[in-house]
Amino acid sequence: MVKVTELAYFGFNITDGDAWRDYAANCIGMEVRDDGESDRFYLRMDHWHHRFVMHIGKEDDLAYTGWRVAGPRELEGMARQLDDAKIKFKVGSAEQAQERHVLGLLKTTDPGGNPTEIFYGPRVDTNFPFYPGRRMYGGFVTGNSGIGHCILREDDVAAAAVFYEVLGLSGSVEYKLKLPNGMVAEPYFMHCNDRQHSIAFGLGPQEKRINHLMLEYQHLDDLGAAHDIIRKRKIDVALQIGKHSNDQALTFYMASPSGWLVELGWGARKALAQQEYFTGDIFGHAPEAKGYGMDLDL
Ligand code: MBD
Ligand code: FE
Repeated sequence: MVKVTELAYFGFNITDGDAWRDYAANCIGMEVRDDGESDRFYLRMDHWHHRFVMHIGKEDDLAYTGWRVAGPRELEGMARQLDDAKIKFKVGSAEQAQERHVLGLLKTTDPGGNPTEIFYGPRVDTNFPFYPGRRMYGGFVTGNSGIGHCILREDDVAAAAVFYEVLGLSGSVEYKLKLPNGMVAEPYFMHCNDRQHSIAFGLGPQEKRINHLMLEYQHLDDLGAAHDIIRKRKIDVALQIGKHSNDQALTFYMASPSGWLVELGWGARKALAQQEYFTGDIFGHAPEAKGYGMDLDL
């Protein structure tokens, strides 16, 4: 069986390019890259050509996720796996691969309707090192762990789990959280490498395809610096600083210019070989700004 090796890129549709350039560079520390295309710009986290494609348009939502496989034979194997699972997909044309700066790709949709790309061979610009958008103590945790994680909208959690299992991820419910209305939320987390989770879903109904994305700093001081900057700017914080039980990362959740949340973190532990579940976080993550789809008592 072929497995994806990492969550490697995001595409977003955004309405306010200037707000995002400022936020990504000066709050998060990402590098803004322009290749002279009027309808998009890129955000970098490491020596890859890019990690985020920011498409400027009329909506604010996730445009696609990009999942990497090792090489061309693995991409063929993945196509056979999708066929066997009766999942519809299209083989990307040479132009579509070029547009993503990869050697080859497949395009499909997950059960929640989230456009999903599987590719091999990203363009890596070793001669163009990462240059952070603001002073940083270090970089982002990427490498074999991928860029981070996202929580996506999946109305059918069981179907979503099967879909991502076909891609080679594994996981389970990792929390049982009592909600004020008496129901129990059972968010489902999945991994494909040593990052504890690359994708999660099952937080309940949400307005946008994406609830949040998470990026991880190598140095605690970069998390602190980001926190100082966004507090000074009075950017909404949905969940205050706290430590998750599953990945044990120290994180906080803030609003992005597009309305979905960005979770910034540090110090996550590696994925375990076996599943476990929790009824709350280790400390913190107190709710603050409401209405971001994170009105949870972790
Ligand atoms: C996470 O990254 C997260 O977003 C939630 C809701 C719970 C555990 C880890
Ligand atoms: Fe998260």
